[in-house]
Amino acid sequence: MEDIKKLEEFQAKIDAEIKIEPKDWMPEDYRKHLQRQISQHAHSEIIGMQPEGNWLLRAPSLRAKVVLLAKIQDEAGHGLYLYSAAETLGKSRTEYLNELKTGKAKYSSIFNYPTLTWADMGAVGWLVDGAAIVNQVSLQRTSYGPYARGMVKICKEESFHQRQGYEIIADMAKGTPEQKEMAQDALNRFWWPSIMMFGPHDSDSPNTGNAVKWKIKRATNDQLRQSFIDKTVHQAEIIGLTIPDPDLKWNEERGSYDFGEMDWDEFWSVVKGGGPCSKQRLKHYNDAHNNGEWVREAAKAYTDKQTSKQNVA
Ligand code: BYC
Repeated sequence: MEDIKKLEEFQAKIDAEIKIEPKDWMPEDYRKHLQRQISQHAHSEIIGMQPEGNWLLRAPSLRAKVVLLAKIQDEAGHGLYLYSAAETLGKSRTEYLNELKTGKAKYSSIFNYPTLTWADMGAVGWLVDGAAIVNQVSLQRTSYGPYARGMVKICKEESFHQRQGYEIIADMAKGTPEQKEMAQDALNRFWWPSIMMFGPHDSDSPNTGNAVKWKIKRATNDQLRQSFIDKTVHQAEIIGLTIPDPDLKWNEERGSYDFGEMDWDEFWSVVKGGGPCSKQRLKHYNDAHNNGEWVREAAKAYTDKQTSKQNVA
């Protein structure tokens, strides 16, 4: 009986747009849902550094390198805010990281694709960060306080990331014919994986029902995907590139673009670890973690020393 009353009070708070805070009572399913989503989001930021890190030493100018470096550092910061938010749900960072290391945890499908040319840095910033903003702006109003607050700073930085990418792709699109071809090729390869980032259609999304009821998601996968497509088509037109979808067509009645069907077999295969770079990404993460063992040991030895000094004093 107690729980039914608590559940009603909890839902009433959600309906009244009152944020849920770490020490508030929450249903176990709400807690688990958030542990899953926020940690997957954190893992995506961390693994997301790899496809961009691939181009750091080959950026075509000092300016391009500095800007790319700043962006990658931001992603690390986003991962840290998100792990901190996830930890407030009563599960330790070590547990979350173990799930990533062992391949048990998911992270965004998009980061399992290779970045083959410099134009891909443009496509990633423009499309991947562009998609991330659309999703994350809506998450600023998510019902869990620490997650919503973390999103505010993340969104500001994502906006810089999107512009960084658009600048690269726009410059290449107005460059030599070869550069324009590289820009178009990057768009061709990243378009479909980017719109699949929003997840399966609402009808195939098992988590959307609870997410909407609990206001974790403020818009569904299909609504966000549509909003991203409607924003992005015009940006492609401005720089003279073509979205690789023959079914893309303005629908006057809906005030939105109609678009073609995504390859869901490819999506699920990538989500299940069968993406072109899935094994490489996980191995690289594990290698970096293992190579950093000495830093963790040194930090612990330092802390132990400080603590024993304080105990003596
Ligand atoms: N990739 O019921 P659904 C960034 C999984 S960071 C992999 O619709 P949900 C950036 C889903 O987890 C981008 N898996 O799930 C960083 C679920 O499996 P489980 C990351 C996916 O949670 C660095 C199953 O499919 N953004 O942009 O309601 C540099 C069924 O799906 C994907 C976030 O994480 C996918 N794309 O909706 C640049 C934002 N899609 O867990 C950029 C926060 C679905 O039941 N997350 N799955 O085993 C969300 O908004 C939601 O979790 C999602 C999925 C929209 C992603």
